[in-house]
Amino acid sequence: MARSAIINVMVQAAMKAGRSLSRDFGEVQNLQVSLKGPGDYVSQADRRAEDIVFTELAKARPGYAFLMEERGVVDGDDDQHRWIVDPLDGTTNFLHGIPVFSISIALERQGQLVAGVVYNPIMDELYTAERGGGAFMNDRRLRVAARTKLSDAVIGCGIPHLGRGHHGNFLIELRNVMGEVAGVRRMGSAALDLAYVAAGRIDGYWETGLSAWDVAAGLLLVREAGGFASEPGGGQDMLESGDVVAGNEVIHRALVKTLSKPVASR
Ligand code: 2AM
Ligand code: CA
Ligand code: CA
Ligand code: CA
Repeated sequence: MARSAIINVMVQAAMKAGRSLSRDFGEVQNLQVSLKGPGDYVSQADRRAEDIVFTELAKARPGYAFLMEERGVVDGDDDQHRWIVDPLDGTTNFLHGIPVFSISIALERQGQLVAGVVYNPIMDELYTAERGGGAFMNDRRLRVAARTKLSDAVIGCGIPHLGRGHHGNFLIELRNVMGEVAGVRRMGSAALDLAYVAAGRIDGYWETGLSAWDVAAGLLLVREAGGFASEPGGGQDMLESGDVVAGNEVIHRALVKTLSKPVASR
């Protein structure tokens, strides 16, 4: 399957940043780490990877705007296109030596997600999607899982962390979901969670309080793999709210319903 020019640009940037992350992961104890807020760490690895992605994308498509986790907003002359980038999704895992993290790069055209790449450099798993063109892992076509019963489903989630304790509904949501599903997982990289939904490894996923760069590429992967994603209330403003529920059509609908039950079912 031949990749389009734009996906090639994104893949090159992601793989180059991935090599930098892999090197830094091998010497994680030597990295300078600073705190952005309570429980919110950033390291030299995040910044180096972001510099690489920024340089590669700006070189290939001069003028496109950026939204990046560490740099924030970078305006461009081109008001049609915007890159949305998380250079290291799963910093907490990375700094603890847990090899579950990713680079996430998405492209918006006129406010619409048109391309997404998520790369786990440790597993060498490269997820790509283009609007209308399907989703792939290492060039193998992806399809969300076919399971339709919550009782058969493994569901991923995010757990609110230090500095985000106000997501007080999480424990209620978790109790509701736990009571109905085969298993719950917490991986620690939202971009990979969504990629795993696209790949059918997990049947569904929910997390709240995320940022646009955590979810932009992953949402396109899910959609292009035949899945559904929305906010818990059903809205489609996931990039703005950072609240996401995803799965195949049936699991997505069941998960939305289960999450909103006021009291655990048992
Ligand atoms: P990050 O590693 O890029 O910061 C994990 O559930 C998701 O929450 C990841 O996408 C992670 O992205 C994000 N996140 C943001 N702030 C976090 C924090 N302080 N601790 C853990 N995860 C955080
Ligand atoms: Ca971060
Ligand atoms: Ca992130
Ligand atoms: Ca990050």
